[in-house]
Amino acid sequence: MHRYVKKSLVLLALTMAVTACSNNNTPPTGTEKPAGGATAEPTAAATEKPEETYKITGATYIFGNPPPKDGRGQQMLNEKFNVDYFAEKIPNDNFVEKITAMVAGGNMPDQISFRAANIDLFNRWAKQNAFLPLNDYIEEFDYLKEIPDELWLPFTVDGKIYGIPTWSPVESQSFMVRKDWLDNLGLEVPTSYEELKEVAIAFTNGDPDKNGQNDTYGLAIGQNINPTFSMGPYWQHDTWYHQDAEGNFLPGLISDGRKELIQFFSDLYAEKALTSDFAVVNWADTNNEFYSGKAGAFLIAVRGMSQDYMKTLLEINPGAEFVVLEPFAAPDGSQGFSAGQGYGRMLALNAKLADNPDKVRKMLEIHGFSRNYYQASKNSSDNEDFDWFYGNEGTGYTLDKNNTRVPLNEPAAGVEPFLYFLDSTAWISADDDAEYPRAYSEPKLIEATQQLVDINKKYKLYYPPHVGIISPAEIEFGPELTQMLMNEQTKMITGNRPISDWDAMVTEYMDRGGKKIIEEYNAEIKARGYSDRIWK
Ligand SMILES: [Ca+2]
Repeated sequence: MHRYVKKSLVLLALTMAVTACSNNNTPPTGTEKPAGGATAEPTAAATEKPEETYKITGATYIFGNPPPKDGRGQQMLNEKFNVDYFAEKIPNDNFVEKITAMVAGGNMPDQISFRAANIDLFNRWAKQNAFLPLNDYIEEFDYLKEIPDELWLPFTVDGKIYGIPTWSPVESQSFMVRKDWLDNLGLEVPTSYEELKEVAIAFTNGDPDKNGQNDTYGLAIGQNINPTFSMGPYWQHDTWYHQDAEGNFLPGLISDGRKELIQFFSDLYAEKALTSDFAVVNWADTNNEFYSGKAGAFLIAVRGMSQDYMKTLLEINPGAEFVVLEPFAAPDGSQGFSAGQGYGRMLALNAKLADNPDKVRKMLEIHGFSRNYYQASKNSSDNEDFDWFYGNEGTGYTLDKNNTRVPLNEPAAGVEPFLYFLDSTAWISADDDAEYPRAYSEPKLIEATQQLVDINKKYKLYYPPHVGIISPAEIEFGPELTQMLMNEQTKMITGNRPISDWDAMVTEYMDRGGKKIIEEYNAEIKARGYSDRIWK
C-alpha cells in the first residue's frame, strides 16, 4: 500500500515535469530556460523534496569518433533532465572486448546499448541475471507500451524482459524488374516463379533492350546464392517457416521451399538466364550486373539503396523503368514477405538498479525522449523538442528548401544534444510514415521505393519465431554447416550435383550438428510461447 502511494506520487510528479518540459510556450515565470525546469514548483510540493540529480552512466558503440566529453550538447542534456549523464561511446572495433571486461569485472554501467549482432552476449548476461527485468516499467511508459509484442520476444528470458529494442525497419525487401524490357517484349509482370522463369529466359534470348545484340539476361545473382529471390518466407533460406511432422520449426535452408527455389535457379542456369559465373561473383560485381544494364531483375530494399548505382544505370539506359514484384502465392496458400528483424540495437539496464526505481524511471524518461520521431517533411524549429535535440536552428542546424535538416557542425564539435544520448534512433511506429523515398533525389529510385512501401502495406508480414535465438550448437556448428549447404546448393544449380541428392544433403546437415541446432532452437521457441505462425 505504502509503496503504491509513493509510486503514484512519483508518477504524477513525473507527468507534471514532462508537461513542464514540453509546453514551453507558456512559461509562467518568464525565465529563459523553462526546459531546464525538471524540478518545477508543483513537483517539489507533491514529493516534499526536490528531485535528486542522478548520476547515470552508460556504454554503447560508435562508428567514427565520439563527441568531446563536455560539449555544449552534453551540458544541455544534463540541464534539461537534471542529471549527470554520461554515455561512453566505444569505437565499434573494441566494443565487445570492452563491455565484456566491464560486465565480467562487475563494473557494468547503469545501461548498455548493444548492437543487434551482440545478441549472444546479451542472452548470456541476461541468463546470468546481469540485467534488470523491465516488465513492470513497460506498463508505466507510453513509448514502451507502443512496442509490439513480437519485438519483445528476442529479449525475453523465462518471461522476463531484459532489453528494449531500437527501431529498424520491418518492411521486407523485394525484387525489381526492368519494366521497359517487359514492355518491349509484350510480357506481363510475373506473379509466380513459372512466370518469372519465362521472363528471365525472354530477357536472355529476346533482345529486350532492342539494340540488336545478344547482351542481356534475366536475374543478377552472386556467390552464396545472393540475393535470394525469395518471394515469401516459404522459399526464404534465412528464416524459420517450415515445420516438421512434430511441429518443430526448421531452417529455411533445408526446407522444401528452398529445394523448389534451387530447382528454379538450376533451370535458369541451364538457359543462361542468370549470372553465369555467379558462384564466384562478389556483391559489388553482382550489383554491377544489374546497374550496367545487363541483367533484368535485382534486389530492392526500402532503404540503403545506392543512388549512384541507379544514376549509372540511367546514364547507360535512360529509358529504364522498374516494377517491383509483389510476393508470390506459395503452395501452402500463404502470400506475403517476412518481416525484417525490427531492431537495430537493444538497451539493457544494470540489475543493481532494482533498488532504485526512481532512477530507472529517470533513465527511461531520457531514453523515451531520445526516441521521438520527427518526420522529415514536417521539420520545424517551432517544434521545441526537435529544435533542442538538434542544437537549435542557426547554431546546430539549418533547414534547406526541402525542409531537410542540415547540420552546421561536425559531431566532434559536440554542439548538439542528440550526440550525447546513449541512443538517438527514433522509434517509427506502424502508424508513422517513415518517408523512405525522401532519402533519394533520383525520381525513378523514389518511385521504385514507393512501390515497395506500398507492397509492404498491402500484404501481411510473417514474423518468424527464431529471431534473436543463438543456440550453443549454432555457435559451434552453424557457420560451417551453412557454408556446406550453400556450396552443395550452388553445385546443384550449376549441375555439378543432382537435385535428387537433396535428402542426402539434409541428412548430412542433420548428422553434423543440424539436428542439435533444430532441437535447441525449438526449445527456445516453445519457451517463448511461439506456436502458430505470426502474420500481421
Ligand atoms: Ca540486346
